[in-house]
Amino acid sequence: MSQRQISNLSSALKSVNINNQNLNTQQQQEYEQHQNLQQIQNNLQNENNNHNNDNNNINRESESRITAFFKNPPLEGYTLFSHRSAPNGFKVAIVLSELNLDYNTIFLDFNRGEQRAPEFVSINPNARVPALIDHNSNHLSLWESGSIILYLVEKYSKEVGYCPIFSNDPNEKSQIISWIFFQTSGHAPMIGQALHFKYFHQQQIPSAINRYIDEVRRVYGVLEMQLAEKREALIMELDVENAAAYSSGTTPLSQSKFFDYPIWLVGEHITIADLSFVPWNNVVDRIGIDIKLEFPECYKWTKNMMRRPNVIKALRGEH
Ligand SMILES: N[C@@H](CCC(=O)N[C@@H](CS)C(=O)NCC(=O)O)C(=O)O
Repeated sequence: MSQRQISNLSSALKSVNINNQNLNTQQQQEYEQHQNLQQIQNNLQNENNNHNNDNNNINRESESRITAFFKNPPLEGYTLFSHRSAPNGFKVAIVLSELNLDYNTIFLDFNRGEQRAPEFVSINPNARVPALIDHNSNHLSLWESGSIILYLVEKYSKEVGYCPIFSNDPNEKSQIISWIFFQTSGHAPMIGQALHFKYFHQQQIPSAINRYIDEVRRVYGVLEMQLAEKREALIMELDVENAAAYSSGTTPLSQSKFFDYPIWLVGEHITIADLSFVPWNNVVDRIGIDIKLEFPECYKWTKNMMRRPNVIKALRGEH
């Protein structure tokens, strides 16, 4: 499979690329800064292109591409409709990739208004990405990233009996779903609005920019608290001989050999609750939030996810 950068998100990957693990800390930091800057530039360029275009015109060429697909859809597997700069689309790609499901991606061209092509709107009335078609289930169409992700893990669980990134335990399941709702209703839209008011709104309105950036910080505060509690519980459980010193405060938790050990929002293994945050965590630096500095548990958590080969593949747009 080609290593060509397909998604704009993939440049952020290189900061935690499995191939870069031999870099020393300073090299790593310089590399990350360079990559982050490049990512910001790529994304801004893309957004500018989108906004400068007349989106009301769906030209003949793009219309025929979408029409042709719907006239002759694949007979099996999944088709994901996404966009190269759309974190919500990459959320679904990550889940498809983690489950090793057979899928293809159509990256819509927003400049040509492909998201408003009638065939696309017939599968997603909201005319946004992502949307998914399950060709194995009579071309069932799904929309809204959270709902698509839940469909995929529920279906996998039913077919296989167990899904490695979900849970069969009703309590855990309800917690996972709560985090998914929190991600789709709180995390993603607040970052989206902060980006809009900071870069694309026709007027600079500092109170609006600050309002959304503050809200994003609040959301990361919620995540940080959850992860910090999970970290403490894990250290107390695994680092038994030092637990008393940590409890009394004579030794900081950061001294524990389990301080960088992977932890997850729900239960003891990674789930869709965690994975759904990854693509948005990669763009948050554009609104001036440095996760590494401000939310260290969120940073370690993101890094642990970004090292996963299937996450890397999905963010690169590889199948
Ligand atoms: N709540 C929706 C949000 C979808 C959404 O806003 N998608 C953006 C890309 S991340 C989009 O399609 N924008 C195109 C447009 O605004 O026309 C979901 O989670 O699926």
